[in-house]
Amino acid sequence: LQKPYIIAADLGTTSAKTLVIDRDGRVLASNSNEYPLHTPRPDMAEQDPDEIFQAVVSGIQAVVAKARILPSQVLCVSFSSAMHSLIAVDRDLNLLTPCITFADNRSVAYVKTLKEELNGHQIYMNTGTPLHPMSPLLKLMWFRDHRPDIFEQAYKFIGIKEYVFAKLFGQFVVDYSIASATGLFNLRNLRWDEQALEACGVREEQLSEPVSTVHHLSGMKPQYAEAMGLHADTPFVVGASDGVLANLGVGAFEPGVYAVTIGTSGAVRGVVREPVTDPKGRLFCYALKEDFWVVGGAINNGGIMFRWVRDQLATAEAEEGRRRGLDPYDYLTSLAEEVAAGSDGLIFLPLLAGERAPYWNANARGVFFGLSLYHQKKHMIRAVLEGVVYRIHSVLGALEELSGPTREIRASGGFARSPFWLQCMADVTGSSVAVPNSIESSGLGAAQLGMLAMGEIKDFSSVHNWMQIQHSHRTDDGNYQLYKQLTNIYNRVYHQLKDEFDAIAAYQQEHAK
Ligand code: ADP
Ligand code: DXP
Repeated sequence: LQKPYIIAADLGTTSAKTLVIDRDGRVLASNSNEYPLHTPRPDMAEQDPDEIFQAVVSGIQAVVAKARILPSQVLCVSFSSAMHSLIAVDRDLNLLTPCITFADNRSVAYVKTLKEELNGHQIYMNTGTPLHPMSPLLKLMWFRDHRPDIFEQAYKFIGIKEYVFAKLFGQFVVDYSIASATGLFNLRNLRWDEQALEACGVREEQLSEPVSTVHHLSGMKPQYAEAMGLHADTPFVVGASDGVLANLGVGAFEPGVYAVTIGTSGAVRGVVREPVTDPKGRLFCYALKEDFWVVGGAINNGGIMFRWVRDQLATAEAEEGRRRGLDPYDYLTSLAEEVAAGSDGLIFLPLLAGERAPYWNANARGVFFGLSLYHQKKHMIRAVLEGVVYRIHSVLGALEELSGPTREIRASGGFARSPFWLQCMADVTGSSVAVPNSIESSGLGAAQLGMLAMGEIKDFSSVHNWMQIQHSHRTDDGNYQLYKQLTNIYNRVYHQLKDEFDAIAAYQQEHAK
């Protein structure tokens, strides 16, 4: 084969990862260039677009060199990128703002404005992006009111991947996938949504041209081709967002196969063939391709709950684990394992950071429910791990309403290192849980999309040969019955505490130091 290699570039929230992948899905070289996140104020989270651009260029150069491949052997470079970023530029691509990331919270007050005054629910139904400060739609509303100088000067409002492509090719294009996470893009006609544009006062020509995720450009500026060690005519596939590509990368793109990620936060995602939005506004819908859409929901309180247990609740136990030469997480898990499924009736609502899907309640807080004198520290540890799974299960329930029952769960993120936690997920959800071995799932997804864009494959079925299932967990029926009883109580406790969550959050705010 003349061009056996694909380069995948993944613009993440902490680093640019690059991979050289062959046509059998083998990773021949990988590289990661980190860049900092700037938080000059607690509600700001920005990055330097040029730093990210340089990280991509030098990252591609690094993997080309590591894999010792020739420029003529590269089929294409295909892109994955974090969602929800916003950059304002002038006509000459000078930066008017840094890259404002998904984590920036400045626009939080506009959620209410959108919902109550601007028919926000209809905008969500059209665009598939939940009304949340991460959304570029809300960020634009903030800029219009707080930085009119920048807002009026801006030639284009773009995301980080569009910035990279504009630098390389002098063109403003945005793939349907990144566009579908802006809150501004109509999922059904694949155009910028009039109502959303009106809500933020942006004109269509101030946004990039929406293109398919398999769209590709070639003829990059020679200085960048040289810096990457590639030919200038190498095709660059615009690709999609990291979230939807991760689904592809773990092989979760068929009906009933859901991808569950629990890292610091968590998410559940499934693939449907047409865009669907949730009449109850709980879930997102983002494009993978015109005929593949990813629906799902993200939770704030994922693995960070276990970190809280390790660092705040069970510090002595964590220290004991370290003393024994173990990973404290593994030692705490072994303690949790001494307790029966259901933690002898102790339930934890892991809502310490407020919550996104499916409740979207920033005022929610953590609760231990059912504590008795009988319960020990190890019950609390187990209850926290179970509580995170209850959260995932409730998002999964919302998802099933839109896209059908679960056949299998594909697990990834830090929690997939814990057989105990995975088994707990199988027992709570009643579905088998499989762990794929693909660590760079977004990169693998980008490479698949690149092959499709180049006409080298007809569909995504070869992903299944690219990854293997490391191990899987089957539901224990007895435990499933116990968990069913407890999740019912769990859900009722949450709903009955709604007003009290508002009250305690108000108290905490008032007395914040
Ligand atoms: P990030 O989302 O920041 O990339 P990771 O995917 O690495 O993070 O996930 C980190 C989380 O994974 C930790 O907060 C912890 O909850 C969980 N975790 C990590 N190692 C283990 C382990 N050995 N057992 C159980 N959970 C673990
Ligand atoms: C990075 C992150 C979000 C998430 C999207 O956490 O972008 O992946 O899901 P939501 O539900 O927040 O749109």
